[in-house]
Amino acid sequence: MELLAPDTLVAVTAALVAVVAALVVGRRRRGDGTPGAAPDASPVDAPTPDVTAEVAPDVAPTPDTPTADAPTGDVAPARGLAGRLARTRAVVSGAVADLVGAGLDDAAWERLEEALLAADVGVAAATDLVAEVRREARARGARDAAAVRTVLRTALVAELSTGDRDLAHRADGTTVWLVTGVNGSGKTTTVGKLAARETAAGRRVVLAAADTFRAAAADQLGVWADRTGAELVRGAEGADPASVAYAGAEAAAAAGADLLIVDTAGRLQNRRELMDELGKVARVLAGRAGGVDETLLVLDGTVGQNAVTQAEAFTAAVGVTGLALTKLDGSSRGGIVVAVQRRLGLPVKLVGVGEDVADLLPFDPVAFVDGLLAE
Ligand SMILES: Nc1nc2c(ncn2[C@@H]2O[C@H](COP(=O)(O)OP(=O)(O)O)[C@@H](O)[C@H]2O)c(=O)[nH]1
Ligand SMILES: [Mg+2]
Repeated sequence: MELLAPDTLVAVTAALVAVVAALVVGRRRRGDGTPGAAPDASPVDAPTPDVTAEVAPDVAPTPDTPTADAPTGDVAPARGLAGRLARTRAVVSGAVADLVGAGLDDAAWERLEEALLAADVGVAAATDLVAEVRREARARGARDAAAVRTVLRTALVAELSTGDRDLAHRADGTTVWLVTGVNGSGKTTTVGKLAARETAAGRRVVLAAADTFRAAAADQLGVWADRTGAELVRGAEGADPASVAYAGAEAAAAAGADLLIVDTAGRLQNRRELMDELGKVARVLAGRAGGVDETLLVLDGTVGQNAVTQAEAFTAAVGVTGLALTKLDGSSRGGIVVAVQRRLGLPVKLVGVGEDVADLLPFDPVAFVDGLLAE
């Protein structure tokens, strides 16, 4: 590829994304907003041991907890990953067909690059991928759609196959996972799905509802606790999230739990406060639970490049170890998987492809790429 100055790249991206966004059909859901630079951490405040958290095993569902018993949605599970990725697939796979139809001329390759940008793989990856696929296709004399698809498949899989995707489990004692992300990104749902998976694997799980901003947030987690047989630890509305994390660690130790999952709030109204709060939760878990084994950042797969900006703020505040990309079922921008891994150097460990309990999948590059390129 030709080297362009960063400014030029930014301008080109902005222009392309604007054009493409206007063309791409797809529902776009926006998150809370986009944080910029990272805040600095505040000093450690040890939480008081007499926390307000209580174990509440019997929480009734509330009207504003749509997650709990939401149906699978309009995509039948039988259609598999390709069905769930239909929106992004329409963008990427359609472009491959057009490419061949147009006789693989320059304009056609440009349209493939635009399609990859529309799917939000990011400028650098789109440029590199098209250059590589073009080179390979020429070298192999690939002329039909199937051959070009194969070349693109190989390039995409290679691009995505980096990093360790396994979620950490301690050999003894309680494993601790901290789940972060902006409001609405799918944290609580992801925690619930993880609880289902882990309890099904025979593990004893405690869920700590450290989003204390609204009581409904803890109720929502309570529904998942009920469904999965996990124990719920919650605090009073407005309680210090770190105190709930602390109580969660105590409850997990008392129960001899295998896993403690801490759900958090993600309000961005005051980014600095949020990041300070998360830092404090992490420090409390370091003190009371021997550390955090996995800090997952949940990103809404429908917000496109905003997810990268959000991730940069979170990774600066807490040591994120892996990403969970949600709502890929409703997104035409599933290529964001490529962009976030490239930009952040962090592995995507999980993908959310629906609201149902089974709709959280370990991220598998081959299955994902096949889903994207299926005809
Ligand atoms: N379609 C779809 N919806 C999801 C997915 N993950 C979460 N959601 C929905 O996104 C909304 C916000 O999720 P929630 O877990 O409450 O987000 P939180 O604010 O980050 O805790 C809820 O309506 C969820 O059902 C997913 O993978 N696919
Ligand atoms: Mg939540």
